[in-house]
Amino acid sequence: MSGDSQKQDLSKVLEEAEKLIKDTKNLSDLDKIRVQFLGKKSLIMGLMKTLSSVEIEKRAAQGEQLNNIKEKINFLLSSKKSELNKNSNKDKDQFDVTMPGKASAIGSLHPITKTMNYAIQIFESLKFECVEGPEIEDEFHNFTALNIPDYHPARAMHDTFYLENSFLLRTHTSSVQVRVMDEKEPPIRIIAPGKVYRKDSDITHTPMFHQIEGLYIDKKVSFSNLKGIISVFLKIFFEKDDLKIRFRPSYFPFTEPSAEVDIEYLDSKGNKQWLEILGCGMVHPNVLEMANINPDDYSGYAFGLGVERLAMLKLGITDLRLFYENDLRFLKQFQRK
Ligand code: 2NM
Repeated sequence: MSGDSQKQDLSKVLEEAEKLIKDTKNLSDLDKIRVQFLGKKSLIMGLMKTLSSVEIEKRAAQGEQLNNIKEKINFLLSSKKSELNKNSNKDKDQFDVTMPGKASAIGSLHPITKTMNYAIQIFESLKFECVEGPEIEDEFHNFTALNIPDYHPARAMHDTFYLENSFLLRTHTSSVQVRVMDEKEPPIRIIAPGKVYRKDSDITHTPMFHQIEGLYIDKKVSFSNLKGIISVFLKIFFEKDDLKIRFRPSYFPFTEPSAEVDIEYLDSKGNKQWLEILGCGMVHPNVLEMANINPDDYSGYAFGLGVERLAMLKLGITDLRLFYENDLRFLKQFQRK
């Protein structure tokens, strides 16, 4: 190629590049133009590569021409690039209120968590303070301090998940209440909600479930105080002022006397049935003594309820296992719309 014809060709190339760059609307097209004019396979870069074989007298001039045009195109490319960038930022600042929104999926609390929170809220309104404690416990806090003797079947391997060094997974949240009784002077008015673990698993039992246990210790706390609080709680919880409740004598090592509480409900055939809903009683003097609370000065009531059972009744669920399958078709039914 002679020097003059190269000059002509190059000015046409520059002209074409100028026009294309000017008309470009976006950065990706702009990059295609860069590749077309300055990429490895472009005319300009091709000529650059052949410079070494050009006659020595013409080489300097041709080299300069090529460098000039390359610089010019580079300049045009970078000014256009900053112009496009500026515009795209301008677009980002503008908010099109007519654009359809993006719907994002909203999570929600598990029905067990909701039931637990609802029950906690009721007890808090009845002036119980909510406390939490460790799920990994020792034998003292889970058993001994609760008047559960060494030979008691609840201590046997089939009920309790034992860990190393006689640590265990708590089988009830009473262990939390033992810790509070050890640390604080009465009056004590607390609930202890949380996960508990027992080694059984069938249609009506899961190895982990949730409990709320309550404890009130003061001077002259009586069984009728206990009956009062249980009946008020259940009536609020089930939103039924005339809820029928029945206290049945029972046995727990940590309370004396002890009772189980049934509520009356209508089964699927419309027949009245009694259904066990919680256990309770007056805190055993041995339990108070072990916590250095003098049973001659103080008395207390305690109760324990299963949150899964409450949730099933409240939400009309008949199979406990549904709570832990994490099937979204089940869980979504309890999502607030
Ligand atoms: C129940 C039934 C009866 C209970 C006892 C205590 C403590 F720590 F005060 F001794 N907390 N919870 C208790 C009493 C729990 O659950 C069915």
